[in-house]
Amino acid sequence: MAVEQMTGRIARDLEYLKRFTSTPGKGCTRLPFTKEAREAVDFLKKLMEEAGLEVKEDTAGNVFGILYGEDPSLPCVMMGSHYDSVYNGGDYDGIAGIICAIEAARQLQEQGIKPHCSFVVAGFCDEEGMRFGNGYFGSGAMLGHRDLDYCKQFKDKDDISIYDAMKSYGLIPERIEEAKWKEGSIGKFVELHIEQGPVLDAEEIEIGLVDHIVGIQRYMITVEGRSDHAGTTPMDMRKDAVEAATKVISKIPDWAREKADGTVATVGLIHTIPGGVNIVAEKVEFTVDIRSKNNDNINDIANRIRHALERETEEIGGSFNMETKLVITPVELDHEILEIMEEKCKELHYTYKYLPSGAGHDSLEIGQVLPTAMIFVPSKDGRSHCMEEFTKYSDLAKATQVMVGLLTEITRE
Ligand code: HGY
Ligand code: MN
Ligand code: MN
Repeated sequence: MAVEQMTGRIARDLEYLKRFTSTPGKGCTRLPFTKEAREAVDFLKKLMEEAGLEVKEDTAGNVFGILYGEDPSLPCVMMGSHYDSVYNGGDYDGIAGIICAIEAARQLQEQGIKPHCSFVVAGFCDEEGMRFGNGYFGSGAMLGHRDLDYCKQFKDKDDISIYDAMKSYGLIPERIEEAKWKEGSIGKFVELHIEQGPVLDAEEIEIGLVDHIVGIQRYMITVEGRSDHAGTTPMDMRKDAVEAATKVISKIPDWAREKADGTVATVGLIHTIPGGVNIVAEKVEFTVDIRSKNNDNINDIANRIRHALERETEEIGGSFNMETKLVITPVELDHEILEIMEEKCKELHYTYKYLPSGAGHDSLEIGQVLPTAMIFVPSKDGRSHCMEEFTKYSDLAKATQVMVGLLTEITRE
């Protein structure tokens, strides 16, 4: 398998996919159940068909390409990632994993490797949770973790629910549970992904073998005070939602630092309502994203936020709401799969190292219930979730070679 050929096809496909964004010239914005998502899926389906795969779209918005094995009744090996993005994100996060899995399917066939079990390429519709604030919707639906109530519960910033967004995309949300794969039909899941962090690039290492993924909790918090005139309302008569919220927000980074074990916490969105220069804010909405390999740390920081909100909103005579958007525990990935990939790295003379993932990925959801592993490629300067996100196509090709070597072994067991 010529790496140059693989590099060329991966580059061709990812370059083409760059056009499917709602913010051209300002990074990739490809939210679930949008025109850009539809266009990207149609292109992925075309590539899958050309690669000789049987293509299926499920009732959740996921797309799958199936290379049937000699015995399709066996649990399949699935490889893939997500085709959605963050706002103004990069051109590799998620989508590169799907393209490399399609290239792996091409390699199997071009090298005459007939898998014993089926090999499935997966494109998940909403890993980021960018539009609805949650996450892992597509992979969760595949596992039977999403139902109709879930679709109605979460809304985007325009108050459009997942339910309504699915309908406008042409799906029937009432059929969401049909997206669940039969128990035991998926044997293993492997995801190729950009590291989105600085380690591999800084240490000039070609391959990352991911042994665990942090747990995540996400909340949408609303602090309620009272709107008042900014000039005539004395300071001791205000119910200033900004004062209460910022006293809590300002403490969160240090609560994460105190754990001193890589625990992180981020307030990514802050929104004041009504948002006028001369109005004391009635409300503040803000998000919190807490991550750690130690689940107790996440729970502790979430509890400290809750207690601080109680204290600060009582102080102003206001109130708060802490809506849970996502709770998912840390996951250990499958060492048997990782060790096979380690052997392939040695055979191919690629440098590699084991490392944890601070980013979630569909593997975090899938790894809760199935043997799962991840393979990372370097992110230039560790940048991601921004236009500067960059990964060399030749690095993606190298990782794809490792995946093909892995597939050759695990589809013949
Ligand atoms: O946020 C994350 O961890 C991932 O990029 N979705
Ligand atoms: Mn991401
Ligand atoms: Mn991702």
